[in-house]
Amino acid sequence: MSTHAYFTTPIYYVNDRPHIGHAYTTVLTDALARWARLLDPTREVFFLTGTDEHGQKVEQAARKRGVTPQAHCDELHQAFKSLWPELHIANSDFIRTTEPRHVDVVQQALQQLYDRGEIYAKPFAGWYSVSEERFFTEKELVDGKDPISGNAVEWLEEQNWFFRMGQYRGRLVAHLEAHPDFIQPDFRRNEVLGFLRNDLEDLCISRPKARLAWGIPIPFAPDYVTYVWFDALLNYLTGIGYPDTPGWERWWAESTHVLGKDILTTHSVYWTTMLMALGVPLPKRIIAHGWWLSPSAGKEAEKMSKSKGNVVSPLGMKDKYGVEVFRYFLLRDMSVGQDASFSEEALVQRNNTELANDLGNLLSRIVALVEKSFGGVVPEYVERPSQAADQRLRAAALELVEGGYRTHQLIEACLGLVRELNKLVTDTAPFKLVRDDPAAAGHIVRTVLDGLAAVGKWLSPVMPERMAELQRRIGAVDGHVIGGTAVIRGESLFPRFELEAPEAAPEPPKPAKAKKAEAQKGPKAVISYEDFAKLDLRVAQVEAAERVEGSDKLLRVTLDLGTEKRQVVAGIAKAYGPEELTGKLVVMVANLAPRTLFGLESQGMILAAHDSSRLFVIGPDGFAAAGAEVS
Ligand code: ME8
Repeated sequence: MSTHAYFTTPIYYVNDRPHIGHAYTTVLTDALARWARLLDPTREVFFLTGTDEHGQKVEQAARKRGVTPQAHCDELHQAFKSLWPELHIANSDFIRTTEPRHVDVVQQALQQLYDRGEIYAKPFAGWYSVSEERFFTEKELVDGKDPISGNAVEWLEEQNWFFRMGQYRGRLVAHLEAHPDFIQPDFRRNEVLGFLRNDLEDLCISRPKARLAWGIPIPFAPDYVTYVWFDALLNYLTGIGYPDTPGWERWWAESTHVLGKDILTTHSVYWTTMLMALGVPLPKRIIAHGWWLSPSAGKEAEKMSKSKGNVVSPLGMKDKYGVEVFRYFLLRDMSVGQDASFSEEALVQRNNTELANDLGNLLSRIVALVEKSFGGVVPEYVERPSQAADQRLRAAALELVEGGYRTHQLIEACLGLVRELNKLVTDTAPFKLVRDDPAAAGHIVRTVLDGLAAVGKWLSPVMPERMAELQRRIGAVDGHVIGGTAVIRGESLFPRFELEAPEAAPEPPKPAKAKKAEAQKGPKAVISYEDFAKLDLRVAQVEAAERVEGSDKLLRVTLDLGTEKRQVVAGIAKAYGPEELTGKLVVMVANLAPRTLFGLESQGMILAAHDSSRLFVIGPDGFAAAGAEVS
């Protein structure tokens, strides 16, 4: 394993308010850096984030506020810098592109490329729109005017400086082909290769000061500042002390850039060719994740962005649900590379089912049992201690690094273990077993504690504080429990949340459930026998049942009707566990139109009685054959 690892996020535009898109990239990078440390605690890990402070938008915004661009940046970069500790981000450094250390690196790079003939001047002409501050081609104009603002355009001829990017196309393609995992996920690499099938143009890297003064001055061309991307990308080298701080190459050789798919081209084409020209090796890896989308009623989900005004504030989520549950949701619900929709409902459901029910309950059950039956201390192993759980999750973490950074898969591996441990407790009932066979019960308890400790360790990159607390409660250190250590009972580690009803929304069509509740109030209308006889009611035997992922109410039940099998999605998970139900005889409505719940088709309905406290499944009063008619 390598001795160093270097992780970067994009440097964010200082003008935007941070939203969950920025939070996601930074939380993901933070977690990857933490996993790198866990996999090898002797490895040195460096994690860089920061702000991108030059360019037209910043200059304009500052002008509007009547302050200098520098004063504007000094104030606004704080929104990012102060957010990260609140989201439990442990970055090693925070870089601002206005810092002298960075300006020096950019100017040196420009000079070096110029001296080597990699940068040349050429005239450029086009239709320039003052209001949009950009050029348009003849074709883009609408009625001879700026197509965006509708304002007049003027023909402008100016000289600009170009980086000879085009000549590197062949080398870049060869690199991508020789290093299939350079860009993750795979399909993004193919997109870049597709883009590189066409000619690659040279890159304009200058802006005349007359148009834009807020940038890094080009040392060999006093009337120009450099293009903001040429400036920004170099931050990844400035951050590790390139070129003068000894040892920067060791970080660079193990560098991973994490970013959103929106800026993959600038990183995989501009940046890589700039590095080739500078004679610096390419970074080890680029991970391009998808977008968080904002599901908007009735419309296609759209990218969350400030300009669309559909952003979710990370601080708002943190205040409402706690930072670590928020981090968990981000890393759990997005498959790196794919887009995902952000919804509070989904966050609450993940919290309630996976964290509160599965993990939190297992912890409180086992701690209560240790207190009651084992003198409040971790039982010693009767047989030799087992590292199985730790090894299993370590393997999943290695897979994470080698298999496309799918954080949700590693989280799923942890949850899978938690579910197995819950089943072990349910199946073996150690709280009963301890009376007859304390050693066997102790062994089970110890197995669960070892498993919980391993989960506490391997999920700690996702939820550093809560997982440290979990380990503290069971006396675990670095993922291992020690026999004889006292356990601690505390408040529930993951409280449940209820979703708030949306405020004063126009009344939506009533959901089926509300209609049902309303229908149940008061006596129902009299129906004829013929109406009743329309129902095909049958005895059915439960063959298998399992929880529906993402729901704490639903079970997916496979029913045997004698002549056929049916899948029913039943809202009974709060009253019955899957094991309790298996083998039971129930009564079902066999001719109800199928419907889909959580992506699963429900082919009927299990009858149940509801009183004010719980729900009771209805079945025959003896061993009626599966399929028997009920009337
Ligand atoms: O592009 N979903 O900065 P930026 C997921 N300064 N991630 C999102 C997102 C969304 N809806 N919206 C933004 C810049 N992001 C340049 C970068 S790097 C040398 C210069 C994240 O403030 C994602 O990582 O627009 C995306 O790539 C980045 O924020 C863009 O941030």
